[in-house]
Amino acid sequence: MEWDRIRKRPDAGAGANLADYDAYAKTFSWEQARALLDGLPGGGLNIASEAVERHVKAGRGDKLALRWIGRDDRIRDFTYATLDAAVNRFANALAQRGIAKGDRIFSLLGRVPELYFAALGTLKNGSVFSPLFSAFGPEPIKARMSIGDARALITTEAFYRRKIEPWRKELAGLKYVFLIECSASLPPDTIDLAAAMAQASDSFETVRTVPEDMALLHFTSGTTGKPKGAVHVHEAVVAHNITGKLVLDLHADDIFWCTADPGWITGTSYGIISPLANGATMIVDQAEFDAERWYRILHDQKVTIWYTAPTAIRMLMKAGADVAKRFDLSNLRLMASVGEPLNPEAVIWGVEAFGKPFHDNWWQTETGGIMISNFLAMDVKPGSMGRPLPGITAGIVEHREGSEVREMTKPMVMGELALRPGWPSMMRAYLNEEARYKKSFVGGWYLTGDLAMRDSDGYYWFVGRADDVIKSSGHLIGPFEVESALMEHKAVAEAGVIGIPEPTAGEVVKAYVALKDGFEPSEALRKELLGHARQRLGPAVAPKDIAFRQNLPKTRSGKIMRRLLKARELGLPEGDISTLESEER
Ligand code: 6R9
Repeated sequence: MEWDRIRKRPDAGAGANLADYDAYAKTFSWEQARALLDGLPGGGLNIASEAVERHVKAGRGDKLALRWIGRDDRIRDFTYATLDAAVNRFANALAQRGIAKGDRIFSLLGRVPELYFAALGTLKNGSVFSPLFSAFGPEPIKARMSIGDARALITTEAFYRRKIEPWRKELAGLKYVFLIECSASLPPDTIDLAAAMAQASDSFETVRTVPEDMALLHFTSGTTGKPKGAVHVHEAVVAHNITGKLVLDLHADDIFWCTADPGWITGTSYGIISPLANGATMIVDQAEFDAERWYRILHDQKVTIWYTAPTAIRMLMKAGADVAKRFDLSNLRLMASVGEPLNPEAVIWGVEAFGKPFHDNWWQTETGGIMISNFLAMDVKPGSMGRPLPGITAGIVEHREGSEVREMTKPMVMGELALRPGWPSMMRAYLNEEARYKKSFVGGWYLTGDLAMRDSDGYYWFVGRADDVIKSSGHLIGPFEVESALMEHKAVAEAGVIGIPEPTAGEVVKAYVALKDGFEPSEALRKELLGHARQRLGPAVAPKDIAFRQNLPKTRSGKIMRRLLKARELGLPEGDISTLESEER
């Protein structure tokens, strides 16, 4: 097999939604993509209505929409009609309490059916849905719910008692807390969601939203400052729908499994909206990764399209191709990956284990949907993210603070990956952070913060992040958020947090800590700090390792030079250190 190119599969074009990339890209328009949806009377548009209700209205109510597999293998099936009924009950439970259009509803849930009712019911009610990752600790939760001005929260009693109740009073706007998995003695000021849904009607008239109404709030991390709330509007469903067709090749008879958690944007755009908008059947597994279990699900559920992430693929590789070969996975016709660089070896391993490559694709919380992809009907270049979605103009640009942006057209020149703004799922704002939002747009480009190259065939190659943001197991982690939590400990004077390369997770979080006078480095203190961070931030965000340093390298303006910490940790060249404050080493 050629290593630099896996030729388009002979069967790939037949019946594919995108059979000929170049021809399709020439004629594509977003208007055509919009016309694939039903809309609401008078130019309205609502994500939940497109995802569920429209299939019921069109007589497809009996089609299986969601198959939920519990941790204990229990299965719960929802047809489009029964899902719609549950979504309606949820929407009514909100509306009855005066929760209205524009109100922000947060979820802190594992992958349970209620998460899907909440997401879609919130949208149907015209409210804004903001999912939080259930492995977050109290601090990331509190930060996001205050920025987002949460009015209601859906969570479990256990999460509530541990992660919310201690600080709830500080969030005056948080009026309603709906609980699942709750005991007979509910905590004060909470509502039993099951009871609320049981007494609510299962019919609900979709609140009329227009394409530019705010629908989703997804938090993402920057290098400095608080997490940023990327605002997405109902029009995003145009992109969710069309990328599902063009990239994931979704057809109504597909059984689709997106392994991402809806607490991250992939799990919402592609773990809820896109497959449902396309009328497919989606699989949700409540359990965490387990190689045998995953193969069993692919086999038993006859999954046809599988969307997963490099960390998971690398874990499967560890288990070996032989495990995959024990299962008949002949229904699987497309495997896609997103979230972090997918090693060329992993793409090729796909061919060895499954008889087909993984199709890498690229996007971000800010872009709302897939922007660059190795399309099914296209040669796959292992290690490349692929080519831009029809309708998207990408470029490699050079951008220096305070100067013009220059597009670099020569092949294989490194620069910042940039996109021409204006697609439906583009973020419309960072909530209440106009300046930060504006900074992302320069010279008619949206700057992604990623460094990349483009080859002479128009394929994009990821090089790295232009900033200090960390990607661990596919999840973005802002170093500042971790540093802030460490600084809350009485022994910590300063903290610098970086990502250290690690074969499975891609990167793991490591912190460097300078202690206050009167504190001495010790193994006991290191453990205490690790525990402190884990308790506040949760296991997904907390550092895996902490090292003590007497001084952290800083710029003359006092910023910790994380890049330099990293170069030193990895024994790499220190680069430009002209702004470095002199330091005692
Ligand atoms: C969807 C999602 C976005 C950042 C992005 C980039 C990295 C995503 C990638 C990739 C290399 C790929 N990233 N896909 N890097 N190859 N195929 O992951 O959104 O959590 O906002 O992360 O992830 O650095 O800028 P988000």
